[in-house]
Amino acid sequence: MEKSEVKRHLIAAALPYANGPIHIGHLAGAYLPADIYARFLRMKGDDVAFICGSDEHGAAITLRAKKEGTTPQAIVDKYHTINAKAFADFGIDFDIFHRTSSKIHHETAQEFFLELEKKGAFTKETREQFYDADYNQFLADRYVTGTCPKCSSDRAYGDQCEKCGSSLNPTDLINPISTLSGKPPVLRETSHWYLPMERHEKWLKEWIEEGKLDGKQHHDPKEWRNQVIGQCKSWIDGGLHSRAMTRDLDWGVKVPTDDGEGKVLYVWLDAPIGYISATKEWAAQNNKDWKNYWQNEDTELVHFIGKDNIVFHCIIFPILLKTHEGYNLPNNVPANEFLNLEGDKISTSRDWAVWLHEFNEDFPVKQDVLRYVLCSIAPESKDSEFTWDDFQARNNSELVAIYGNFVNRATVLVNKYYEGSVPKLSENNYPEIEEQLQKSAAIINERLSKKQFRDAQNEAINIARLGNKFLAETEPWKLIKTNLEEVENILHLSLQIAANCAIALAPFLPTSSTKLASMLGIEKLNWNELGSIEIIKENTQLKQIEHLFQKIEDDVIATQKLKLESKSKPNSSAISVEAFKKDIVFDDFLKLDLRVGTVLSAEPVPKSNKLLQFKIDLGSEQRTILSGIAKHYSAEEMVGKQVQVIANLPPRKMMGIESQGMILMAEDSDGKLSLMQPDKTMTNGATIN
Ligand code: B3M
Ligand code: ZN
Repeated sequence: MEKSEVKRHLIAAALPYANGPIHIGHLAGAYLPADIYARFLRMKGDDVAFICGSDEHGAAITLRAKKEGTTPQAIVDKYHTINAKAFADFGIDFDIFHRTSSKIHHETAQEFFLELEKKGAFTKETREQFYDADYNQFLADRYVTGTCPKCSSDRAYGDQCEKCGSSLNPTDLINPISTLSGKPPVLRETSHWYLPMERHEKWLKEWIEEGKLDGKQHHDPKEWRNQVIGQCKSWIDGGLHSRAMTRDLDWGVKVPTDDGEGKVLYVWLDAPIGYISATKEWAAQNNKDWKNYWQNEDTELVHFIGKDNIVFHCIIFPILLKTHEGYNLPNNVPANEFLNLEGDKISTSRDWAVWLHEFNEDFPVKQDVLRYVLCSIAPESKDSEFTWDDFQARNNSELVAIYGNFVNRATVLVNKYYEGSVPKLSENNYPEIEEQLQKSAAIINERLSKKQFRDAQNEAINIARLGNKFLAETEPWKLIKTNLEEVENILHLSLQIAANCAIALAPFLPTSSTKLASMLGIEKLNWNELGSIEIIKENTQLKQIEHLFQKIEDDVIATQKLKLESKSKPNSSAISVEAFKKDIVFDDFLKLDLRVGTVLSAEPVPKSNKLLQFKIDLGSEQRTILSGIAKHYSAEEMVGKQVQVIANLPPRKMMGIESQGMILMAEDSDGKLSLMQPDKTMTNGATIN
């Protein structure tokens, strides 16, 4: 196989279902970090294939078609077009945005399946599955909803609970309901190809925990995110089971065997193969050999995904790749946690989302701002939150006030004093500038290589901070009266700092970097010049100066907030609030002993879909407290949170367990619950007055 001088990378971003538009949660989770990484590597001169496409199969599509009263084909055509355009408008620079409905994909997936079948990867089994007798249809995956056995959410799907992220089988659900007829399904026998994942536990464990594959070091597990390894470990330690890889559906990749009539491949079998078929298509169009990107061990394979896709990319797809033989396994899967929006989970069904195609329409020139904000708050190690106020603040006080302002000051002064011609550096009296630039360059390179995009971007903005500080300290506008030569030196260096900004920020903010490069008369930004003070040559003529960023006014933000609220609650004209209770005397209030405590552990209460049981640290003692919040919070997410507790209520027994206090919650008329948390971390046992 071809040995290459330059490092080769296959960067795959999760294939979004073509059943709806893309929102900021998808962007922050997978596409923006993938794009930043791809741009960085391309600028460095590496060989990159950045692959994505629409996932056009599975119940996600057919159910959407049913909801919109149309065909699955019409649905995928519609959303593939919308999403391809939205990504392109937003500057997500895929080498290809392919489709799993394409012929080359169907062929690739079928060949892959047959090879797996030949290698004995599957067992064929007849088992009972849910069936909707009214519709004469087996109910795969999302065709069944019910209560999650893990977190008690009553909106879990047959394949996955979106609340707690657990991966499920339809028969795991409590009180299952068919989404077709709305009735409880019946059980009926059907035969399918199963992947006996338990056969793979041993090598998977070694691969995940130690990064070893077939006895050789495959990757450094320290470079994988903790939560990714943690999720995989808990899967493996919980015991892997066999999983059906085919479905009784008529939409999807047909099972290519004589006994496969009426069956299609499970969408999570065909979709990851979509990365391979997309690479084949791209390679064919670009005169490349796709095998170099998938079957050459020198190629780095990285999957950018959200945390709900970890098991498919770190366990199931690797099993398929390894069993098939000849394919690379992922070198890293930097999955992100979730992005919340204005205090709540992003929800497609409630329209609680900022949709990319709408953002592009509302803010035709602000793609870089959204990229900047989403990268600043990237949920790399824990869930994070987007708010419109924060979007405005980061634009106004960082992009405008730091980056834009510095570039503007430097270029305006050069225009004013030298008619836009880059002055010369006759003597460098500020060696610390180059040192600092070199340092930043090293940090940015390291962070980007380690896929720590948030920190990398922050360091890139530090270069603009350095520029502002340099101008503020040297005050060329004062020196111009006394020391002309020194002003030339200062402004020369300032422009070099600006050029460094353009390079360092190019992977993150491509549009403004291109604009800045053109203002500075730089034809092509060269990543390898990052850290240098010789990027712009003296006497270069600056081009027309423009502001890189514009201030965002309050009314623009207010409009977006209103849009969000009104879309998610289309019929609520008045806010409904529970009536106030009768007045009490102040002493009644003083009788309550309210305390701050920290949740040490949390677990669901067996047989209850409402209650969680907590161990709470109240400083001088630990209490067992039960709370009816299981439908709103998972046990896992509660651990470590500080809460407000009523500490002097009489103990109360629920489901046979004694609760020694009560956790305070807010509840609105929609039944939404929220914990009342202190705004700062407080000592456990602190009183609340
Ligand atoms: N379409 C799930 C999702 O959009 C799925 C990803 C496929 S990646 C091969 O979250
Ligand atoms: Zn759940």
